Amino acid sequence: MAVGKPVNIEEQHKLQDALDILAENFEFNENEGAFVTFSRAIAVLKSLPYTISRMGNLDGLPCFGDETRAIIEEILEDGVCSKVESLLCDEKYKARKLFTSVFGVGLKTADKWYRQGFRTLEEIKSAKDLKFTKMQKAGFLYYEDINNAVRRPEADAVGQIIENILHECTPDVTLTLTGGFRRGKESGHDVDFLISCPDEEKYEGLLHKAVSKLNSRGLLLYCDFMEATLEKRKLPSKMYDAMDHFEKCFLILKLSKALVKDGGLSASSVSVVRPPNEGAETEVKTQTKDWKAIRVDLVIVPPQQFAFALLGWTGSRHFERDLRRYTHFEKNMMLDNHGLYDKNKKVFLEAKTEEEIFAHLDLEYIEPWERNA
Ligand code: DCT
Ligand code: MG
Repeated sequence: MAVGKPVNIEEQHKLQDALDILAENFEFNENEGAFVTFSRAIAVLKSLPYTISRMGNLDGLPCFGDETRAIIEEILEDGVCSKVESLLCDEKYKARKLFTSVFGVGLKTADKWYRQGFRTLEEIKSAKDLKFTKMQKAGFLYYEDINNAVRRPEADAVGQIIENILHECTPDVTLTLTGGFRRGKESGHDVDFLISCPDEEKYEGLLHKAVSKLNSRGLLLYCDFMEATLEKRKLPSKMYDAMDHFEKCFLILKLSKALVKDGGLSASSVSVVRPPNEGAETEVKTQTKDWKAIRVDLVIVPPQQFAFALLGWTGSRHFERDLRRYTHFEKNMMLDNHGLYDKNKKVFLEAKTEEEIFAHLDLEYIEPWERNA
């Protein structure tokens, strides 16, 4: 492998950003194959301890095919990639990116708004005849906060609040931080937690009780419950990104900046709040805000499925996809957030810890912080 100069962050980001934009557009166009190819190349770039400054630096690296190589070659020669440049000016790409940045807005809705001629969020919010879901209303209302990454001290503060409330409900419950923060990331788009308890009888109503306590303390800005559908599950799902069957809720919580260990952002930051469907003629309320809206996922997990849920919810999505492909193609087994099924022996394999799951798969244990790619 040809080793290049030490990492030049700016140069490396130029390559990553270009591939990111192209990958995102493949995802918008539901071109799963190209999306995965580009995402893998991005993951390799992110892991390199040196900068790609000439094509020879790619020699021996996995996951770079003709297409990704051509993009990199063009950037190394011209400083920019023409495909990326034209996408950045493309009305449809820009609208899809902007509209899907609102919590609760998926590609279908984004495309519908685009076809209806909308191009900006202001246009959408002031359109009198558009109907919004409860989730989208919250998405617009807390847009700025939600699109501002959650930082680790904020995730810790949220964890403390939820843990205290859960312990008021039942003392032997445990709250486990998962998602990107468990992988050691310093920031993320939300905070993901698993809730578990050795005694399954205590699960009944626990999530609803905890959320109602959050509400009565004025900390709940939005809540969407999903009831458990555990009885529907038979074999592990083949769809790597299918929603699992645990009882869960997607929340937006109001986190007081005073509770954040490093003080958070300045308590005097000013925020403009204008709900959707209220045009420019509506008086805009300017508020001094000493809190931040934070997206939180809470998932209730039965003890015998905890290790699988932890492995699944720790991510990253790319890691999960690759692990499940390996499980399927190399081991003839099926893995999801609930369990591991051996298709040869026709049995479910039990595991109390993630280490035991890796052992079933004949893999060395991979630490959460090594699962970013
Ligand atoms: N996941 C899952 N089922 C879902 C949603 C997510 O199994 N319905 C898994 C995939 C990755 C992990 O949980 C966390 O999901 P995200 O929060 O989307 O990803 P993240 O890695 O935590 O990214 P971020 O740091 O941006 O939150
Ligand atoms: Mg997350």
